[in-house]
Amino acid sequence: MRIGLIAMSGVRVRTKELAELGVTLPQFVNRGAVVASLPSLGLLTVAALTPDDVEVVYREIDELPGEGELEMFDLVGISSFSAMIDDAYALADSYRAAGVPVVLGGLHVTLMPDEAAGHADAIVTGGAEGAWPRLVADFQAGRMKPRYEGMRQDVFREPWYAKPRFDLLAGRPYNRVTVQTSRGCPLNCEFCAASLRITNSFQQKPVELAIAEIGEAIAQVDRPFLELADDNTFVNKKWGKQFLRALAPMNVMWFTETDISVADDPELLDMLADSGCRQILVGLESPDADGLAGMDPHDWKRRHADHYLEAIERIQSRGITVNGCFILGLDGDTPATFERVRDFVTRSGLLEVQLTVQTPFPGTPLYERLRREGQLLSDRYWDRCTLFDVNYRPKNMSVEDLETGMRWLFGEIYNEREFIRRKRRYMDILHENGTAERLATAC
Ligand code: B12
Repeated sequence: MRIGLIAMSGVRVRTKELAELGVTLPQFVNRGAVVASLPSLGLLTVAALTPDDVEVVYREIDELPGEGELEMFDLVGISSFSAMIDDAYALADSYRAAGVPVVLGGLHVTLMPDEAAGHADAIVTGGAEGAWPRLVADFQAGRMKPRYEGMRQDVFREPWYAKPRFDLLAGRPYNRVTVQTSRGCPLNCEFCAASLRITNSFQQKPVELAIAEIGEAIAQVDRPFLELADDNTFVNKKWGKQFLRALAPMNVMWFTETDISVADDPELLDMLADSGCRQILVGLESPDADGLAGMDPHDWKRRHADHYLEAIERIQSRGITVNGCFILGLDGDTPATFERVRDFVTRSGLLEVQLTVQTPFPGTPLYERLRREGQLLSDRYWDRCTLFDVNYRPKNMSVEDLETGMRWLFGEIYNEREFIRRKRRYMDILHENGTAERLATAC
């Protein structure tokens, strides 16, 4: 038996003008095509959960023959994010029309299971852990069911855990690999459409497993750069220090997403720098503390906003750049907000900035609220879930204000002169702290 796992990879920017201005989804511009071809860790995990006697083939969507031709398999599994779900459905429909049964899984399918079920012989919601092995066994026995619910907890424990099949990446042109050390995030922000939506609670991988995966992942590619595919890696500082202690000798440069509280722990910051961490992506969301009110149930982000400037300085002085993320179009935002974001970026010394528009991804609490309030611009806009398209009426400005303000802000922040200015300032901070010299002798 031969199973084809197909990744809907690539990035999606519908607004050409913004694309030209240069969007920096974690360093979009710099990483360009490389980032777009990050492998699907979800499908490498599904592959690992497949019984050994079944052949698994991993394909990027661009590797398929195209134009009406299909590579044939006994069963096809397709992964899903919202932005390309219609392409995923079209592919699933073609396979089914050709008589090949299709399974759909992933974030979008978990959030919109009924819709997805219309394009699949079976869907998997939640993690593949606990569902995929049963599904394959049922398929082999000729009794595959239409729906399987995967594990939403204990995913990193026996018997559910499986080490992703990084070996499937061998010989492929990647130089960035992803490893997940945790799933979910205790902050529980209203807008979050990430791994939080496939878990019941924050799940953390034991350090030994995370390190073993990293070792295997980086062994597959030349000059690897590691990305942790986490939503918030350093929630638990004790775990964080154990992890960094084990990671440091591996001599790998890496990046992750975490919250601003890492800045409160000087020892952790030193360890981050010493372990090869080159950048962390932090959801600052707004320069205005009041703009963060109600974003998460404990007002965690609002309570931390007053320390943003100091925290950024502390992190960057260690030689770890902060990619500060701002969400435009929050309830508290007005047309004056764009200038405030620009001024904050100038004051903060942030080297990298990620500007995105608030996006009501289907199935999130934000989506439910805006739908209830009648603020969504259409019923179905999944292909516009790019983080750059406006899909709702903001509270304190018009849709046009938001679009115009966003374009203006992109022009202000993503231009070469500005980037050079930010880079100079960053280098000055490094020299003042003696960090530049230390980095030059490291990695
Ligand atoms: C790496 C990454 C990428 C890579 C993806 C590479 C790839 N081929 O998968 C790249 C850079 C290409 C990318 C692109 C985009 N991304 Co992105 N990305 C991520 C990131 C950081 C990690 C995803 C990951 O690897 N998770 C770990 C794996 C293990 O989890 P998983 O995929 O959910 O898989 C598990 C289950 O879902 C399930 N499963 C998944 N697939 C399948 C399939 C089957 C058959 C089965 C049975 C089970 C199953 O089993 C897995 C194991 O339990 C997340 C943020 C985050 N921290 O989660 C954003 C994230 C997924 N991206 C997001 C977005 C918006 C985008 C873009 C639209 C950006 C843009 N404008 O271009 C594009 C869309 C691409 C597309 N093709 O649709 C959103 C998606 C939200 C949503 N609900 O759709 C996220 C959550 C970030 C955010 N801001 O909220 N991204």
